[in-house]
Amino acid sequence: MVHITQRKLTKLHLWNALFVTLLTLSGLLLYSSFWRAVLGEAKVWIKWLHISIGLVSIVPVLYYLGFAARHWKQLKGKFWQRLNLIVVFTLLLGCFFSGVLLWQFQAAGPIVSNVALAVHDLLVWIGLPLILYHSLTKLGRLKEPPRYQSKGEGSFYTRKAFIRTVIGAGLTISVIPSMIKWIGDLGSGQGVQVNKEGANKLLPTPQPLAESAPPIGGGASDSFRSYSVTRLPFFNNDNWFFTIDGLVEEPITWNWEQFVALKRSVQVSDFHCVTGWSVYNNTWEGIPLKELLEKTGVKPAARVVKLYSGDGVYTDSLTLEQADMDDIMVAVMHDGKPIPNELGGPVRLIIPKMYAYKSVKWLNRIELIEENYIGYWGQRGYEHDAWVQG
Ligand SMILES: Nc1nc2c(c(=O)[nH]1)N[C@H]1C(S)=C(S)[C@@H](COP(=O)(O)O)O[C@H]1N2
Ligand SMILES: [Mo]
Repeated sequence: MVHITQRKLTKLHLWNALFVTLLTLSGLLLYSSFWRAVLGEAKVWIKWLHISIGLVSIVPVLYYLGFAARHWKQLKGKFWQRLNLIVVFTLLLGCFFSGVLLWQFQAAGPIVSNVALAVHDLLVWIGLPLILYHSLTKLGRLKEPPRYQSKGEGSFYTRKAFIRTVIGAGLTISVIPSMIKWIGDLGSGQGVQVNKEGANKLLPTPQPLAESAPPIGGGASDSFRSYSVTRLPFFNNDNWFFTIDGLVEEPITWNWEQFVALKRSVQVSDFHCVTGWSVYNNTWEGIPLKELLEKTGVKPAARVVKLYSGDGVYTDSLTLEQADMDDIMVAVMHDGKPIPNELGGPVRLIIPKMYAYKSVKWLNRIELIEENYIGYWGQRGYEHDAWVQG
């Protein structure tokens, strides 16, 4: 049997360590709402970087698999090293395959994506403390005088090392995730705090229909992860208006009092983000887009419904044909309550059959136009027609 050299293993280890470090860093940048806000546009590039490195990171793993069986035999009797191998491989392959599924979200569909995201998250939360502990102890060991590493010092050092291991692992496991959560909250806090006391300052507060309160579907399955490519916009009765203009028979602008007086209806639907999370069973109350367009009338030349967010940046569009779907709603309430500012209130769009990036938050203008228009995420590489399959 050819012995696998330490050099070969070290080299492999270094490559793997490099990829894992880059993936961890880029992944944390993508995950934390603080960095999402700071990075803005760069987030798209970091996402592609993360995916590319993730794909390349399988190379050292495959290379290792070529002599894995021999290495395994070589580790005969070394229980901890074998366990370590199993753990590392579960983490690497688990992250890789769940990552591929998240990347291919459209082919995978929402349910598979939900599972892939849960697995990806879980493995990261298990893996991160392990990586950190591993690199810290490795670095620490380098500085230790050689006598500490010599065998046969008696049980004193072994016990001490064991205790140190337990304390070190405990600390890393408890501190790191909370630290990251904290960093994340720091960022989102800036905008969300403005609105902590209530959903919106707009008066009168809309009163839910009987089907909305309590929600017909029993309420949403989960909570939303609040996303915004801008700082949160904030509205009151003086600066909130809703306009439908462009190729319409008669443009209309409503103020809040007029808008809450419009007849609303209720629907239950699911909400899917391309990053793998979903919220099922939402009870939305609002005005079907179709009915809103009937109020202004649409000129024959109009082909496309362009949607504007009150954040001044985010836009999207639907063809008039798509806009005719009954379940597209200009929503005012969620599960019987006004939509909070963080989730796009006072008024947001809901397009249940498409991915949520089409569901413009803080919707305050609809323009009917002739030419096709590609929206915010469409311009950044996502499908313009964002159908959720199934
Ligand atoms: N104005 C605006 N609308 C938006 C977004 C945004 O960043 N700005 N993000 C979209 C994306 S990608 C998703 S997943 C949902 C998130 O909705 P939520 O923040 O209420 O969970 O809003 C969509 N609409
Ligand atoms: Mo999304």
